[in-house]
Amino acid sequence: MKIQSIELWSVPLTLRSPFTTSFGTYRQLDRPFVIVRTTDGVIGVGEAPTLSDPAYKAECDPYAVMTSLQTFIIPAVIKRQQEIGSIGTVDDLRASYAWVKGAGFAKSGVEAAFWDIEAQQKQQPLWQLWGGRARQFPVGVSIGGNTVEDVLKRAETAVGLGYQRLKVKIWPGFDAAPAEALRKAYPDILLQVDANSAYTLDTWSDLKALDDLDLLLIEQPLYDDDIVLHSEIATQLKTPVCLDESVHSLRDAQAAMHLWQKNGILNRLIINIKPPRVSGFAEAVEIANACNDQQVRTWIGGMLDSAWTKAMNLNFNGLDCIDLPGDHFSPGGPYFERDLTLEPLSAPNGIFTLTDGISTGLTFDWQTFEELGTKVATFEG
Ligand code: OSB
Ligand code: MG
Repeated sequence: MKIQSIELWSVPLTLRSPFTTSFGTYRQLDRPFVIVRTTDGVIGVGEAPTLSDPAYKAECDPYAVMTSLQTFIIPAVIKRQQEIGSIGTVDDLRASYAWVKGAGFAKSGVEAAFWDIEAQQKQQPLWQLWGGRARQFPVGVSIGGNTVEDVLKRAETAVGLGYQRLKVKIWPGFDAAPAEALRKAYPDILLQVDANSAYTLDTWSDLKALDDLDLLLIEQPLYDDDIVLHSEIATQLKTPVCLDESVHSLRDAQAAMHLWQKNGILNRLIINIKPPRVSGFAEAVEIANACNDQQVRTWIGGMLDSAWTKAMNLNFNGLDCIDLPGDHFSPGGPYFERDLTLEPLSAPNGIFTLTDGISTGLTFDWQTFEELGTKVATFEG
C-alpha cells in the first residue's frame, strides 16, 4: 500500500446532551481526524476520540494529539515509506512510530485510518479482519449525569429504548445515592459504576457501601496510572474491580493479571479495553485475546466517539473473546447533534447485530465532515 497523502483535520462535534464525569462536564468536543489516501485511490478515515482537556488521561486532549500527529507521528510514517518504499501492513505502520513514547490517542487515529484502508482492500468487514464473527451481542450505555434525578431520567430513557446494561458515573459524595436509586428502580438490570480515578487511599472505602448492590463491577476507583493499589483494594471488595485508565498496553494488562492472580482474585479482575487508550485496535485485539486466555472478562469502552468510531468499536466487539456489553450508545438516541455517518447506528432492544458491510459497515458522511471540519495540514507521501 502506497500513501499518496495524509491529511489532518479538526472537527467540532456537539453532544445533544452534556456528559458529566468525576472530572468535568463536556458539551463540545474538537476531534482530530486522519485521512489517508493511497496511490490507488482508497481513502481511510480515523478519528482520535479526544476530550477537551487531559483530565481523563495525559495526551487525550486535541492539543496534545494534534502536536504529536503533526510533529512526530505522521512525519515518521512518511519517512518510513520513503525508506522502505511502501507501508504494507499495520505492523509496518506501528514500527514507524514505535519510538514515540505515549501518544496513544494520536497513534490510534492513524492506525484506524489504516485499518479502514486494509478492510476496503480486502473487501472485508473489520470484525472479520480482527478474527471475529458477525454475531449479535448486547450493548450498554454510560450515564453521565450530575444529580440522582438526572441519572434516573437518563436511565429511564435508556431502559425505555431496551438497553439492559447501565453504567453510571460516580465520585466521592455521589456514589451510593445514584447506585442505590438505580438498583431500586431496576432490580434485575446489569449495573456498573465508573469513578474515573476520583478516589484515593483515604476515600476508597466509601465504595464498600456499594458492595451489596449486586454491581457487575466498579471501574477505575483509584489513580489513573496505578495497577498495584487497585489490586490491593480489590481484595477487600466483593464486587470485581475493572481497570480503564491504568491499562495502556498488553504489558499493563499482563501486569494486572499477574497481581490479581497473586492475590487469589483473578476472577474479580475485569478490563475495559478502549482502543485509543492502548494506541489502537492492534494492541486492543492482543489484550482481548490475552485476557480471554486467562478467563479475565473484558468489554469495549467508548470515548463519546463519533458514529464512525463507535462502528469500529462494535466490529471489535464481534470478537468471541469479548464477554461483557460495551459503551457504544448514548442513553437517549444519537450522541451528537450532527454525526459523521449516513446511516445512524441502532441497537433495537439493546442488541447490536453486525453485518457483512465492508470496513465499519457504515458510510462515512463526507459532506457533514467537510462542512463541520477544518483541514489543518497535508503531508505528501
Ligand atoms: O471512562 O468510560 C469512560 C467518557 C469520557 C471519558 C471517560 C469515559 C467516558 C464514557 C463514555 O463513559 C461512554 C461512551 O463513549 O459511550
Ligand atoms: Mg471508564
